[in-house]
Amino acid sequence: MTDFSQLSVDTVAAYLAQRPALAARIRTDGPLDVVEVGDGNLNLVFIVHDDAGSSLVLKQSLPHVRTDPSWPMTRERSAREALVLRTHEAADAEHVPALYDFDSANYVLAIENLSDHAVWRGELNEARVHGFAAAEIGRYIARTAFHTSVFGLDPLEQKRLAAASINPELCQITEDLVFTEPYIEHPHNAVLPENEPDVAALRADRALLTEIGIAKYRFMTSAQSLIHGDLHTGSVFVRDGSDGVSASVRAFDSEFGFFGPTGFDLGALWGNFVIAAARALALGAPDRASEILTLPASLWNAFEAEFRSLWPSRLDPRVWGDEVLESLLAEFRQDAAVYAGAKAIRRIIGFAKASDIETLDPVLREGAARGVLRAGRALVLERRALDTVEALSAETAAILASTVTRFEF
Ligand code: SR1
Ligand code: MG
Repeated sequence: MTDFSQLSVDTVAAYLAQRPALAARIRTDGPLDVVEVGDGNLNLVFIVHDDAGSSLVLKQSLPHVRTDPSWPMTRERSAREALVLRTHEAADAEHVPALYDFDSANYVLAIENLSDHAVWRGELNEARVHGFAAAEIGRYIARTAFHTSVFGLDPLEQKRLAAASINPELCQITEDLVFTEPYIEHPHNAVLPENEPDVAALRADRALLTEIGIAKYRFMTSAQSLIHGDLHTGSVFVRDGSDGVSASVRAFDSEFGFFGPTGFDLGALWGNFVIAAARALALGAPDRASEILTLPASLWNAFEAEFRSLWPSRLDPRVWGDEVLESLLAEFRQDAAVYAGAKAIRRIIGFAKASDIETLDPVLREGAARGVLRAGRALVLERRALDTVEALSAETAAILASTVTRFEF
């Protein structure tokens, strides 16, 4: 019997042939076109086409970080991803890829092929903003948050789901990489020599460290909803609408999912919008930077509107009155801002950097990185004084504009 524990382009056809759940999805009695396209940090990804025009994606977890084989990584994350995908599909099928099959023995997910979409980070890097996607993802976060929380799920079912989706190893990666390592000396960290004073200033800021510590504690203890867990712009597929083709936005790669603070997913995207805006400014495109900095408000406003629209269906209106909703929304917004700051900062200092900044010439990168660090700090520290997303984004814009570096001729 063929070993499918680590698939290759040569074993994918035989693998598919022995998966009954996929028999109606793809033909294996003829030639298959198989391409390995994984370019993330963790997994093997194959796109498979048959000669009748059907296709799917196989995603298999490796037992180590793809880019660092000496760093072991549980393969059980595939089961977490399958559970999150299945649960989010039930809450909001419009905004996730369809899950066709999960093979727990070989850690393989078979998913809808979305190659007619593009990864949002890559699009932003190429000056294609797709601004409509922010509101779509805001609705996705609201629907999945509400329908997996105690407001939308029977309490016994909700606790069973929370128990089934516990994801300790991947949570620990986030705890280390987002909330601790950027603030200490660590071999994972690297910045340009010109940015070392910026990092030192950040680490010397006691008020910032206190807020990051509280944010880490809340990340580790606030089991509010089954969140995506790694919802940056590289985890979102976008497709514009055109003649006969509808616009589409899908959140993928939910292996970091667990029951955590709802604001974490909002903050992850928000922080990455800040990074994308810093790139646009560095490249001399202030109008595009301004457009990108409207996205945090689009994201938040759509989230808020959708969450409000779901609120009348909450399970226990006897005690969860409308005052509770207002308090929750205020908490989500505060959390989103602090997590946005933390997520922006980690992509500059720590492991797994953002291509938005890394592909800039070092002369331009210096100012962009400085701007993201300062803007991230402001999101964390000024989120109570500036209590709208628009006001915080105006502050971000001013900070980013003040740190731009240019070539000298
Ligand atoms: C070792 S995993 C590094 C990063 O990749 C993922 O996208 C997560 O953001 C994680 O922190
Ligand atoms: Mg990922």
